[in-house]
Amino acid sequence: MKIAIVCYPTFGGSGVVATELGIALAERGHEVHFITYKQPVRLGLLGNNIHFHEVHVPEYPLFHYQPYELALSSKLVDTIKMYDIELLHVHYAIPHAYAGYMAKKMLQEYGIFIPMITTLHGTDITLVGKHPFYKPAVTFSINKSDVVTSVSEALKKSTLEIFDIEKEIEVIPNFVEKSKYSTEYTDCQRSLMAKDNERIITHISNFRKVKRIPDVIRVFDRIQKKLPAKLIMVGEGPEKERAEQMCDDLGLKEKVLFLGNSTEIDRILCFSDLFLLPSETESFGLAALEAMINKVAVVSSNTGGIPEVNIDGVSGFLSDVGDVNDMASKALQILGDTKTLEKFKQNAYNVASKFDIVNILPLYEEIYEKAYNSRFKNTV
Ligand code: GMT
Repeated sequence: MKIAIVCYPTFGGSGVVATELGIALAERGHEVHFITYKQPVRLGLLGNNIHFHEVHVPEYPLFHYQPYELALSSKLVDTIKMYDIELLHVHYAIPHAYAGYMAKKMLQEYGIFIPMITTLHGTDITLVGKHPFYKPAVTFSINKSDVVTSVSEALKKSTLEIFDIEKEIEVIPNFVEKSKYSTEYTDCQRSLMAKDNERIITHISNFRKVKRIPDVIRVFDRIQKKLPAKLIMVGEGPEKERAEQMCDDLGLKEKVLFLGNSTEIDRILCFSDLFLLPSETESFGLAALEAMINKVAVVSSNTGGIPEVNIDGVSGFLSDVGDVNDMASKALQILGDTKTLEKFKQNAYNVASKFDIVNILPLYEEIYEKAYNSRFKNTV
């Protein structure tokens, strides 16, 4: 099948999922076209089956805001016509589902009927999408999608609560590629990061408020008072400066490393013992799943879809949002002795294995097939 994928090309989870899905679809023989404003960070080599089309937004002095949706929908129309693309899959409702629907309508003028799948990822619903300035457009474009998927049961529930949705929402969880982890990074080069007796704790995110970065540092502060430990902070974002300042204030400078954005996430997770994810809200928590497939135990908040990924008492522990004392004491329970740590690490891997792409990809292929076969039905 010839598939167009629209996503954010940055380090965020929705872009990662869209990119990894596109790569896997291309490996299965589909022809995949990424359409976005920059080549997605995890997209390596392009090839016969995998293409990238850049959306340009020309500047014009009259525009206070550049009309990205307009440029995107025009690019979609041109690319879909040029490559005879059969299906459009947009990741993150804002503004992709809206632009996708416009493209779909324009294409009908040329007698082209293309089904659109919209995958809801989280903040497009729980934070940004529900803002009254966006809500009518988000509701409209979800309802006008041919198929809507959400990455967790919790996100499906929130979507139905927040918006007036007439469409069925299918839950297709995020995934990891298990086969990658048995072959790569057998030598973790742990000694580069910490002494033998130190536990390594990691946090990876885009350092937005929703990630509760100060909680990560507060939890780590409590842990390092009880046992030797290092904290590795990976990512960039608005809360990073404050986090660095907080580490200075708490006298943690020598024990916390800020690595910035990285394309070597698996290399970092390979030598990590524990992953912290204290988010305010999290529709799924892909970062936790990626940690788990790298045999890293997780201590997280119990919000949104996280409990569907991090199984309490098995792959790690869950705490209420903001309860840093509970998180620290649960982290210490895991890190306290090597036997317990190894048990949690192995459990984390076992739980994450259930999200192997080989189980998830066919679910997408199934809905693609269904949407394609009913493409003439939704012409309004
Ligand atoms: O919150 C982020 O880190 C980025 C955001 C995104 O859209 O890129 O992540 C959302 O989608 C991810 C992939 O489906 C989920 O794993 C994240 O939980 C979700 N973030 C939130 O709900 C806050």
